[in-house]
Amino acid sequence: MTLDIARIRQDFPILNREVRPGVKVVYLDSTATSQKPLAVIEAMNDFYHRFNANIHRGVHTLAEEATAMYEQARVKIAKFINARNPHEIIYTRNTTESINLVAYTWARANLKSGDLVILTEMEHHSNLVPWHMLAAERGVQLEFIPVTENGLLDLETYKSLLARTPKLVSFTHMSNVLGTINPAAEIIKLAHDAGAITVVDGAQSVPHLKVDVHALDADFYAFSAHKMCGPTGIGALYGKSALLDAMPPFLGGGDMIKEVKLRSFRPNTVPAKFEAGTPAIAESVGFGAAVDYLTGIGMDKVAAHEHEITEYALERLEEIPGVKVFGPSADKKGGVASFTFDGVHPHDVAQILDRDGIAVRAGHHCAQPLHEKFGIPATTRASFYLYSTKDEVDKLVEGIYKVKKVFG
Ligand code: 7TS
Repeated sequence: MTLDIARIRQDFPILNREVRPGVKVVYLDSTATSQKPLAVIEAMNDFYHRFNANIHRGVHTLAEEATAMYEQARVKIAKFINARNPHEIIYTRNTTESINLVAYTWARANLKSGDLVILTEMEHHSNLVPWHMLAAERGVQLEFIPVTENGLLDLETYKSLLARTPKLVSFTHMSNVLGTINPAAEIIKLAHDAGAITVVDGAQSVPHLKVDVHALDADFYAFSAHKMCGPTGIGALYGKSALLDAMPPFLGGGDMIKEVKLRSFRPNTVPAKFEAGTPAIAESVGFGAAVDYLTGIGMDKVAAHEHEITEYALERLEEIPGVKVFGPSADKKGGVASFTFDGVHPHDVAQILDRDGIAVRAGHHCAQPLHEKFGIPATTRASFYLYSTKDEVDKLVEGIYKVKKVFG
């Protein structure tokens, strides 16, 4: 069942990079963006070499082939998350745009002053700020499912918030700071029982877990290609057909219309209705290749490997005096280890680790309210993916001991 990591690492040319002479990169920042396998790089290269044309508007061969590739990738992405129909997949730029699309269309068409939206305290800013903006504009109320000391959602408080009949519950499937994997099916079921629509931020879950939007019964599900071996500049919003059909369009322009008059327009059908203008065509091909790559390996194996690395990393990090790792135990989280180190600022930790080529992120990781909740301004974060190794975890641990030496 285990992955052949040496073989997988050969698929990712950047992992052989020396950041300085003799210093090989130790990439522990996949939560920010994953590295890309050759299969993805070559698929996009091949698109530009042989197929490049704009889509949906030409009758010439190149345009027809490019359109077919763009739509084939949509079919692959739909299958990857078990959407029933490819038309339930809207291409966006990223998770951020996917959530904003829901906030600007479904929410502005359906929410009015005083309506309740439930979020959680562990959200990335991209699942907070769009709702802050809506609250300021519309007067919708925001409430938050609290995060417990050990980094889990307090579902008892959630249940009491549901008694106030929210219209929308929007939450992250997996935290980019704590790594917590939230019980999405249960949260969605409870929301539906209370009559609410659900939005799931899947930026961290789709790359790392087997996600089945149909089994989850999610209404909307947002994710980014760049965190799952694909290119930057493209992401997806899954939405149930009935909801997407009823929603007003998002951006106006070419492709999203059926007919335009001087003073009016008729919108196109889904998904074109939400894809105004020339989209990220080569990126869609790369997105499809990334899905093929992950499918070929098997998401169960990806998740099992990350679990093994995370368990090992938590064990090793927690044995370092002065290190405090945030979030639940390995059985409840994905491949993320955010920590503080007594007396040393996370930026200093990251900078000293970088001397040995170790790439980690330091800061609030776009989850400022969560850090505030734990009473800290920032953490250092190491994160893992299918190509991460125990040897890299050992290098991280050695690096932290060097930080200790530097700072006495
Ligand atoms: N939601 C979660 C849970 C995320 O981790 C991120 C990105 C986003 C949304 C936004 O994704 P984007 O593709 O639209 O930018 N998280 C991170 C991170 O943890 N470090 O850099 C980006």
